[in-house]
Amino acid sequence: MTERTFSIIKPDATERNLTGKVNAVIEDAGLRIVAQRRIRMTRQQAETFYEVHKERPFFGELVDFMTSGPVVVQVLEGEGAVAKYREVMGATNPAQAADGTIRKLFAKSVGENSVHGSDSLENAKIEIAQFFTDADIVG
Ligand code: RTP
Ligand code: MG
Repeated sequence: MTERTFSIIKPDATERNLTGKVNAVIEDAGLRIVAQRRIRMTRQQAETFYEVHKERPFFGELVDFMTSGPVVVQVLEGEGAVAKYREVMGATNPAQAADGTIRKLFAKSVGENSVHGSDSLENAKIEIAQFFTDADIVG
């Protein structure tokens, strides 16, 4: 089934000018970038986005990191896009990520791990709606 998932290229990757290299891995995997915008996340946006993690010990650090520099928010489209992008990203901890994955190639640490991808179709819809309207997405 053709799906859409939500992606963020995180500040550690934009800082090292890796946007194009990350996008090349995404496109080589057969995913289509159907919306994309470079933004500076506000604390409010980051706190809302990571609400599910608010009781976790790393929440403060995570919000600090996600607001520390520009990010690129994206909508990716393709066959089974949610699961496919999770596979392309690799494990949360780059030390455990498979060869060829974005996190293996580029991530600095478990916190500064270069990309976000939705973990379910339901969350993808919620996350896309936090940053894009239907008119922004051109499939
Ligand atoms: P994401 O939501 O960013 O796509 O990453 P994920 O599903 O692979 O990982 P998740 O468990 O949802 O954690 C969200 C983000 O929080 C940061 N984190 N830091 N210091 C830590 O132990 C720790 N654990 C997670 C990472 O940036 C992770 O991507
Ligand atoms: Mg997650």
